[in-house]
Amino acid sequence: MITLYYAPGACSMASHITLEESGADYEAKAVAMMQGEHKKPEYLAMNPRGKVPTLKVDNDVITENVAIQYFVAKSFPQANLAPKDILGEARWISMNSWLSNSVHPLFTRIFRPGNFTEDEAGQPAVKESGKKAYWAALQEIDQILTGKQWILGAQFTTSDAYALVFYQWGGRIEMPLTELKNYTAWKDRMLQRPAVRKVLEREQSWLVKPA
Ligand SMILES: N[C@@H](CCC(=O)N[C@@H](CS)C(=O)NCC(=O)O)C(=O)O
Repeated sequence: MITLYYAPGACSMASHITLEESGADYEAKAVAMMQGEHKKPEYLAMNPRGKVPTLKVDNDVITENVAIQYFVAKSFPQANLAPKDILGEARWISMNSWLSNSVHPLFTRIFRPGNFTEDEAGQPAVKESGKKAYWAALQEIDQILTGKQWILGAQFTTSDAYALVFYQWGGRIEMPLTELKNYTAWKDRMLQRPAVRKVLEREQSWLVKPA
């Protein structure tokens, strides 16, 4: 039995899309983050960091998008969500690591500047520098997509599921996403995938549902 604990609009969307694309039989459980469900003892017993996503596979728990996506891609190879050659695999890990370790924390600076300084007077500067760096990261993704159908080239991979999170977040803070021609054209291709649409609809994303 596979259960994904996710929060609509959060980074867990990367794992959510991956699972839907994999064809796995799974249950998606929304965690009420606004009500602090992720900090309650029952959730912390499963994921002591109190974050989404969490994947439960029978009695085992996997945390971190990168690990969950790896597990799903490897468990359902027929879905072709990961490169098969070693060099391609290394590039896939490289991309996922960058998205997780570098791009995601930039948005956290914008969304939760208090995580970076307790000094309230310093928080607008954290937010502002976060915005600049986040926009630069989105521009880098746009650049990476030059002449490519998917993030890694011809094959759709879990990296695409991950990259959609950051496009969605950019829109939430009203960044001029249409300036990013490759990223926007890729987003339109993503929206043509039934699994992606299903997840976005379930999560009530602005990408399929105007705010
Ligand atoms: N590196 C982790 C990041 C997980 C994470 O930061 N999740 C956020 C949502 S995007 C969360 O649960 N935040 C709740 C909190 O920190 O209170 C991953 O990729 O799974």
